Amino acid sequence: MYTLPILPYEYHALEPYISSDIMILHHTKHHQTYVDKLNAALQEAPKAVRAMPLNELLQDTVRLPESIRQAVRNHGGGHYNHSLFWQCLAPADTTQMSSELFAALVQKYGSLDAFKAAFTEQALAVFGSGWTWLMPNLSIMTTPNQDTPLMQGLAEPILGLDVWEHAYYLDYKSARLEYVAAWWSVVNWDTVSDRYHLLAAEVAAEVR
Ligand code: MN3
Repeated sequence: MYTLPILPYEYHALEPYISSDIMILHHTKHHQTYVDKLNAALQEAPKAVRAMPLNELLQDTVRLPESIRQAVRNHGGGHYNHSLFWQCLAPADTTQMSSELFAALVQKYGSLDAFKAAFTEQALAVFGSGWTWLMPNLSIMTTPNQDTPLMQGLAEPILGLDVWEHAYYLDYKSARLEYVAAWWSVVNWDTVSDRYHLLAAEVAAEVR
């Protein structure tokens, strides 16, 4: 049984960038629904499938019984993506990017601002609902719906941005650019840096 993760901060902690109204709705309604529907789908699954950790479950969904495959993609992906999303947020000005991650981003994109501009551009280019990701190799990618890079056989992302309208409509109406610009203020750079150090090392070890 999957359960809704407890947030490591209060619902109002990200204001004024993300309101407590959005956080409460997004966490207790949207994310809870993904958890509930994932659990419901897995009730019909063979025991071996139910025993899989979430990241394995999502890695190769074509192995899953067809009757639950789409539900696992939608709701398992939704649970995974949102769990990561919450971890990648923190109250403004409370976290710091590691010097190694900063140097690597500057090397790849020319400057931190250029990286943020490239990420923002991809976030704006997502048609309809989806996600924008920073990968351990510092490439930027997007996925539609609740798809996650794991489903394409790729690594776990180090940073994810939810660009579904439910993530920002209450605060920003349809102005996704304003939402993304505000979101940069509440990115948890401690977590993103930790994930970069852990996952970039894992990816390098696999390539070797
Ligand atoms: Mn969402």
